[in-house]
Amino acid sequence: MAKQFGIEDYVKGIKAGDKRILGKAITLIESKKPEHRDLADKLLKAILPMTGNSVRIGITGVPGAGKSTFIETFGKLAIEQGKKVAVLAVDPSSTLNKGSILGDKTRMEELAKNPNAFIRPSPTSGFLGGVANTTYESLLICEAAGYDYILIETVGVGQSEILVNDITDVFLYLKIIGGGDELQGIKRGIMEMADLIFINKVDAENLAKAKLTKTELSRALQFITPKEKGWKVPIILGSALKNEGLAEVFEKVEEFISLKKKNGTFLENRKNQAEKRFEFWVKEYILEKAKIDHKLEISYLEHQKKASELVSNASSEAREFVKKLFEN
Ligand SMILES: Nc1nc2c(ncn2[C@@H]2O[C@H](COP(=O)(O)OP(=O)(O)OP(=O)(O)O)[C@@H](O)[C@H]2O)c(=O)[nH]1
Ligand SMILES: [Mg+2]
Repeated sequence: MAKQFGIEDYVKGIKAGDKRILGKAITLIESKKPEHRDLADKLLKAILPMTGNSVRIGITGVPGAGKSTFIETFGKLAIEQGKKVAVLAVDPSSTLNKGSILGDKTRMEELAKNPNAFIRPSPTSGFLGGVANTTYESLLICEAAGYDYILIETVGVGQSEILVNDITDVFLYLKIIGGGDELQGIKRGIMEMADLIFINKVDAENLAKAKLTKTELSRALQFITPKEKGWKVPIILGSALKNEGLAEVFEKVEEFISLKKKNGTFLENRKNQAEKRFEFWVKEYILEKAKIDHKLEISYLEHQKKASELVSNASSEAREFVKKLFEN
């Protein structure tokens, strides 16, 4: 029998920048099987000293805003500056339409071929509109492998951008003129999270309109409490396809990170995020424990049913269930 692939093999491969092993490690992290979780946690423990040294960037915008195109161009730009880039593409439509994963890959074709880039296709878990609940842990693995920039793409509809905001240092909002953001009612929520706004697909013909959009956005920003003290959210006009305005985005990202490090909010923010992850995993493991025990699982489903059929309060049912869990 072949020797089992162990923690040392993963760590060695990750350290050596072996993309195949990096991919394998992320697959392990994404697995929900208890024995895999056990191994995944050992791996995360082993790589902890190698983490923390990247810039984590979340990119959001309506479908078709140009996020993947932006990542392709921005990624190449960062590589030209001597950086290594990892992309965690998160695709909410992937469970419904398998083709879109492939679509993302072809859109980042050049970047995918670059030795200094690593692109992880979207996970298919379907968790909360598609963001894998383990993106944070995948990101740590990429960091341990020496990637300087970690770009996470998400569509700005629903919950996914909140999750991405919870695991990144910089939040970039990609906007298109008349992109329907207002219709989808997502603008305000996203504006509150945005550290940088990029108006994409600007050309000579729509330049005037783009400038008007910029004015409207900056007016809207005046009514929003700044996320970072001393930071005025830049609104940059450009084109991801033609590589216009992206050098400026790159500079602004660096500037923002420097400011956060100076303010002390860079580390503070990451500590808060890790605290949230702790909470997430506590809930996850409690539920897992409940599901391993058959009697508890039945009880869980009974309480859940009472809540979902509106015959009882969700809060009372949850409390009763947790009481049983601890008596067990
Ligand atoms: N004219 C123009 N087209 C662009 C620009 N950037 C992206 N596009 C085009 O817009 C379309 C959508 O781009 P994507 O990068 O796939 O957009 P996305 O936001 O990743 O889309 P989803 O992943 O489906 O949400 C593609 O046909 C791109 O070529 C730009 O700057 N100018
Ligand atoms: Mg895309």
